Parts: sequence; C-alpha cells; structure tokens
Amino acid sequence: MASEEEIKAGKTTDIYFLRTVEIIKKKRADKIVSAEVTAQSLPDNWEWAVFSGLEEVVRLFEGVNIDLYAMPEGTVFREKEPVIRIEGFYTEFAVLETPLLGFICQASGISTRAARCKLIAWGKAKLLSFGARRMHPAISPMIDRAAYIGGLDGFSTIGAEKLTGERASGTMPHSLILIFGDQVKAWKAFDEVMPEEVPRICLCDTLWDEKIESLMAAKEIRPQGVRLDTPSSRRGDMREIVKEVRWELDLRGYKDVKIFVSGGIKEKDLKELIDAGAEGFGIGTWVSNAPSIDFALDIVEVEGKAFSKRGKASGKKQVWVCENQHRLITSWNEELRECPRCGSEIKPLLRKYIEGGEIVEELPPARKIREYVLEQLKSLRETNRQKGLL
Ligand code: PCP
Repeated sequence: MASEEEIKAGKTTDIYFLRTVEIIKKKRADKIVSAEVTAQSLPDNWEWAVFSGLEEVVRLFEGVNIDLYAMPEGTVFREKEPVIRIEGFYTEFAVLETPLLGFICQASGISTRAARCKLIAWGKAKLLSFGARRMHPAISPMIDRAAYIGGLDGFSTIGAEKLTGERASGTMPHSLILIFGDQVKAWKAFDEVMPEEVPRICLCDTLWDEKIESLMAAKEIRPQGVRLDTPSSRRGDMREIVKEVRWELDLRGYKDVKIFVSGGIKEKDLKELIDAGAEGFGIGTWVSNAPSIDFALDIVEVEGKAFSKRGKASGKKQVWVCENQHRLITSWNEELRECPRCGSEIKPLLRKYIEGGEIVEELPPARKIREYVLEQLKSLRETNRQKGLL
C-alpha cells in the first residue's frame, strides 16, 4: 500500500500525468488553468449524493502553489454541480489528480449510501457501520469516518475513533459464545467484565432458535437488546423472525429489550424490518463497498479564458441553494441576492479552502460535518414528505 508521503508526493499518480508534465515543461508550455471536479451522473439513479473526503484533499494540496475552492464536506450535491475547483499552473497539481479523485469518489459513495439508509431509519432505528472487514484495512478508518459523517449513528473499528472523536460501537461475535460453549455463560461473562457504558446486546442465533435464545437472554441478563445475525442458510423470512421474537419478548414483559439485526443488510431491507420491530442494524458491505462516485477533474479555463473539452461546460462556476432547496449553477462572477424561483434567501456553496498552498478555511470535526448532513437530510425528508414519498 502507498504511504501518506508517497500519496502526497504524487507517487500514486497515473503515468500519463507524469508524461504530460514532462512534455509541458520541456516545451515551456505551462499555463494557468481553472479545473473543476464534477460528477456527470450519479450511481444507482441517485438524485443526490453526499460530498465526502474533502479534508484529505485539502491536506493533499496543503503546500502546493494553487488555490482550491470547494463545497463544505458533507454537502448534498447533484450531478453536474462542481464540488471542487483548482486554480494555478497546471503542472503544479497535474499528478495529484489521481489521489484527489480517489479521496472523494470512494468516500462520497460510502457517505451517500449511509445517508440513504439514515433517511429510511430516521428516528426509528440505530444504524452502525460493520463493514470495515470487507475492505483493505489501510482504509478502514476512512470507511467508518465516511459512514459516520454520512449519518450512521456509529461504527465498529477502533481506528476511526481518533478521526471522528467518537467511541467505536459493537456487540459480541459468535466466537465469544463458542469459546464459552454456552450462550448464558458467554452473556454473563460479557455482563460481568464489560464497563457499564458498553451496551448489553446479546447475540441470539449461534446455537439455537432466535426466539428461544432471545427469551433466555431477556430472562438471564435483561439486556438492552438482542442481536439476530441469522446465517443465510436459515434466514428464510427475517421479517417473520423479527416479528416473532418481538411478540414473544413483549408477551413476557420484555418490551424494553430491543431487536438489533445484522448480516447482509441492504437499504431495501430496512423499512420492512423496522415495521417488523427491529430498532437497530449492523450494516456492512452495503455501505463499506458502496459504488464510488464517478467524479472527474476537467479544465474549464486556460489563462482566464473559458475553454473545456466536449461534454463539459466551460468557465468557472458557482452553485447556489436557497432555503426551499432550489439549486442553481451560475458563472463564478454572477451575484445572486435571492432565489430567482421563490425569492427566498440563497447561498453560494463553493468557498476558498486553500490560497497559494495555505489552508484558509476551517476543517470541521466529523461530528459537526455529520450534524450538517443530518440538517440537509431533514430538508430532504420534508421534500419527500411533500411528494408523498414517506
Ligand atoms: C459480521 C457482523 C455482521 C456482518 C459481518 C456485517 O458477521 O456480525 O453480521 O457485514 P455484512 O453486512 O457485510 O454482512 P459475522 O462475521 O458472521 O459474525 P460475527 O458477529 O461473529 O463476527
């Protein structure tokens, strides 16, 4: 794997960028350009996505003699909207295009899948990121950070604690039950050894039926919840399993014992399992292996004149959003005082983060970025509600 130093030194670049820089320098043809990062389309017919990975991009360009503008990390954006613009001599940043795109393409896909799950589970179920084990460990902190700022309520890997300032979350693995050879002994050992602040969520599918193990756990431990991670070979209709466990727990007065489900959980499963009684989910591959967003960096101005390739609108642009979520793309120098559609207050999204290689804008902590994402999701929920989609 590449080290941070190698990435920052352009050692992960595509060779055609190295060759391009060599040619431009040999021919003394370097020029001041403006280049924008946009996604011409979004995966899975998404109408919107969450912009994520900006902090690493800013660190990548710190000390490089360019100016960088961007939407704040966590901004909900649409296709064809520029999320980043770089200005400077082309050879100053050419070889960093590859790592720049890598930082935001993957992280934004993860944060968007997380946000879409959060919209469905809003106020009804807790969502934890369990998917780091499906991806290369070197990027597991990035995966859990992107899932957290995208809206998930927590993450499982300790490597993301420093990045997010949040504690990792988790329940217990099947191996704990197998080591103790007895569910009750394992649950009791967990309860005796773990500090108070660790939630008591008993895994209830290792040896016997989920219903039986859940009732045993409720009787023996009275945990905050039970986790059902039913193996796919036994997972006929997970909704019915959750409904049955919920019924049996409630019948015996264990209404406070919540049901947590994990194992192959996808966005499409959330609503039906929540309706069946689930109040928590461990989501792995669906979020950690999210489709990456097809961002591209394209020159839009050369020496101050609008100039771009076919299929890409030339000239520097600004993206505006008003209080009623109307969005507009204008040329950079155009000033908008109010939304042309509804007259409400309208704000520009792109702002300067780097000037001549120096960071000039705050890079907020993960918790604040997550709050910003949840604010925007709240408006999206309202829009969906008005459209009768909720
Ligand atoms: C792991 C975890 C979740 C799975 C992975 C999340 O299960 O408990 O259930 O990943 P997924 O969404 O990609 O399926 P196991 O490794 O089966 O179980 P254990 O909890 O024992 O580690």
